[in-house]
Amino acid sequence: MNSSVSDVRIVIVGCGISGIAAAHRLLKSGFNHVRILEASGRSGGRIKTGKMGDKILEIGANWIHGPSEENPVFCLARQYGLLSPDALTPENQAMDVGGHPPWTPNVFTSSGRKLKLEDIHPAVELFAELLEESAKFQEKGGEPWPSVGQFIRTEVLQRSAEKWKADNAGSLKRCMISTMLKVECCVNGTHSLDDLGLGANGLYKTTLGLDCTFPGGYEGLVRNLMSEMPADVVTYKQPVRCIHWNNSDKRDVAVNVECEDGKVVAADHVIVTVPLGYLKMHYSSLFHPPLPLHKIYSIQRYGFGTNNKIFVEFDSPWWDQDCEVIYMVWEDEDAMVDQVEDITGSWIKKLFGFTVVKPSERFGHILCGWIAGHEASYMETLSEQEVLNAVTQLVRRFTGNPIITPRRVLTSQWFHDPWTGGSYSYPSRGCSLQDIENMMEPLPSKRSVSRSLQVLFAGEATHPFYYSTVHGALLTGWREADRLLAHYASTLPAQLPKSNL
Ligand code: 6YU
Repeated sequence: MNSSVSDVRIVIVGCGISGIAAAHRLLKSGFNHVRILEASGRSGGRIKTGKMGDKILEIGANWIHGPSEENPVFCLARQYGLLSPDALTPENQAMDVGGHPPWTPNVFTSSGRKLKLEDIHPAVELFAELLEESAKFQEKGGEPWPSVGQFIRTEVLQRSAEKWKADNAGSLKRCMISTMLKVECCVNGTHSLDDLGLGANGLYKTTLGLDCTFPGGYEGLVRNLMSEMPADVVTYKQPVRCIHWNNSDKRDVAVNVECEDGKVVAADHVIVTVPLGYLKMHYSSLFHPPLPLHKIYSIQRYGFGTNNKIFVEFDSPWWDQDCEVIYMVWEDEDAMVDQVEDITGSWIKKLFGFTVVKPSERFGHILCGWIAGHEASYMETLSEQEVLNAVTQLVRRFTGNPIITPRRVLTSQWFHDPWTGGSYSYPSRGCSLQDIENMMEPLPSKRSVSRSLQVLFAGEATHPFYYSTVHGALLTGWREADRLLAHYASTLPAQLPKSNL
């Protein structure tokens, strides 16, 4: 046992926002031996700001979801002066959008028609109503279907049978439902809504506030937090290969962290923040002895999917000036589908459309295309030119304008990122809160009495209701730092600053 908190050695695996948050809180609370080991050459993980020419674009996280007092990312961004005046207004913070900002749409179809909003309004309204209902099964229990996809499809057919009839207009509305299903695949980072558990999906909570962006880039948040810690707190390009816990041979070392290059770092506590996508691929080699079975089952069961972006730049806009989102509706998709049969030939059909990157005074005419699932992973295997060709054909077909030519594209590649393996987590069919609790449970598990808190777990997938977000990830980092603080508050109370006791 250490006699002082400044002797306690803490290793954090991963320098995404959860790892940064944990280190920041521990260092501010009197722990001096905090070290982050990061596999890649940068901080931020899935917060990644990039460039297309001289335009700053977000390759990873885009928005602060629900920017208001309850959201710690909003509070930090405000404190660091990273937000625009609109995002700071009380009106913006008070808006209740339930995770779905009311963007102004333009809708185009595969026969080159621009639809009037009243044509598709009933479909959009019914879809929103069903999504809202789908979230209530978490509390009510007794869900009628295992997945959100099955629930929505069944209910659309039942509720629209009379209203929409089997005429052309009904068919078009069901095609619009297909597009909305694809939107939700992106929101949830899942291949299909048939994979998204109906009951567990209701675990997700939103905070008040209309989503906002960082005008100077999301990485500003990372830079500000990092600037308040010693520069050498992180070792970059230092992938961890295996965490040897429950050390029986050396009594003075609880955990040995073995790196890919053979280096071994001794620690009293290790906070693991690697993405669930990475854990799914490597849990069997990353821990020795292996993880307990209940943890393994939850890692396997819980969902982790891909949502990718395709930024496309145009010389001039082909969308309305007030348009914020463009929906692409395939007129042969009235079977309410959210996955394509022939991925290599038709992957682009999975792209639901684009959000408009605003303001145009700063960005010019850039759209951000969104694509989720296996089609998104397949897109990563194509060259930039192949993606550009596919997007050009799509836009020409949907606008009916045969000469529109995008200038260039920039794509994200989250599935093939070896340290991430996808974009973010979602509760898949058969999952429950118990899976998240299993994933966040420290090792050795609670039942054991010897050397507690050897390995702790943070990262977005371990937040019980803000999973898949930056604020969720940040809160899990603070949660695990607080777990250690509480532990030492009971064993070494005089060592910690009073505010943390
Ligand atoms: C948000 C948003 N957003 C878009 C896209 C993506 C994500 N998110 P990290 O991965 O950051 O860090 C782990 C580190 O570990 C990393 O640096 C690795 O290199 C390292 N590592 C791995 N293995 C290692 C090893 N062996 N050794 C050492 N190091 C190792 N979130 O708030 N707003 O707009 C979006 C979006 C394309 C990819 C997002 C968004 C998710 C966040 O980016 C993500 O949760 C956090 O950054 C994760 O931080 P971390 O520290 O946990 O891991 C209503 C309703 C429905 C319910 N769902 C709503 C979904 C809302 C999510 N929306 C997302 C949308 C977008 C567009």
